[in-house]
Formats: sequence, structure tokens, C-alpha cells
Amino acid sequence: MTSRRLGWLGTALVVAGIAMLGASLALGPARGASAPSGWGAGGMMGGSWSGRASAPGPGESGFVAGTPAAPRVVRIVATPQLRFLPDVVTIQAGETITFDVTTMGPTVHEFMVGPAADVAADKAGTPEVADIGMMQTRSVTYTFTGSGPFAFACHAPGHYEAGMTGTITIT
Ligand SMILES: [Cu+2]
Repeated sequence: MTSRRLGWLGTALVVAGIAMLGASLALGPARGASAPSGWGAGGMMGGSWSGRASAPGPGESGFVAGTPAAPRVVRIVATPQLRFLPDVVTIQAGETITFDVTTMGPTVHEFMVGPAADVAADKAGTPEVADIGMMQTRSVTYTFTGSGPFAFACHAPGHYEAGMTGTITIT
């Protein structure tokens, strides 16, 4: 198979994956970590996805609270529609989470996480990864100390204004 055909196959898999993820988010009552887990597995099979899947979240079988020594992995997909999938992440109070953020499509994204007011204000010093290009994954680790509220957002020009935000739910 030529590299050009592989490229087309990869594109098709990405499109199919986004469609599948969108369908599962729309249909499934459990919007949490279960959707990205399935998506991660499918992408790896297609060879266009080399990242880690999300670890089980609170209330899910196999859940282990993230700590500074062993953060829990939450995979986030940033889409060309200027959305994060999932856009709600449930944590246990005090957890340390490593967000693996992958951009699908040609639009470059950023990912900032922390206190909701700081994220909304794009406050300097708030934990962030930037310049996440197509099919790239960048990671940021954050410990959710206190009761929040916490949030995440993309501050690439115009994206926050378009609604590219997410919320942290604390159990
Ligand atoms: Cu963005």
C-alpha cells in the first residue's frame, strides 16, 4: 500500500472516529471516561492513534484516584468544531490528573486547566499546553486542590469565545 493511500486511510479513520465519538456522546448516558476509552482503542487499531486511553473515572470499575506520584490519565480530543470531547470531566476531590490532549483536524488548539476564574481570564501562570497541531498530543498535569470551581479551555484566538471550554465535576 502506498503512503498516499495510507494517508487517506488515516483521514478516513479520523473522520469515522470523530463521528463514532459524537454518536456515543449523544446517545450514551455516561458521558465520562467511557467514551474516550472506546475511541482510544479504535484509533490504535487503525494506526492513527498512538496515545493512551482514559483511565476509569470515579464510580467506574477499576477507578484509582490519581496522585502526584501516579496521576490518573484523562484523554481529551480537541476538534475542528472548536469543542473538547469530553467537555465534562469528573474527578474525586484532590486528585492529580494528567490530561492527554490530542488535536483532531487541521485547527491548532491550546489547553488550559485550573481555577475557573483564572481559566476564564486566561491568567498568566495558569497551567497550559499550547500549539497542539493535527494528530499531536500534549500533556499537562494538575492537582485539583480545594473545592473549585475548576475548568479548562482553549485560548487560541477566537476559540474560547466560540465556546471551546470544559468543566470539572467534583464527586
Ligand atoms: Cu482551540
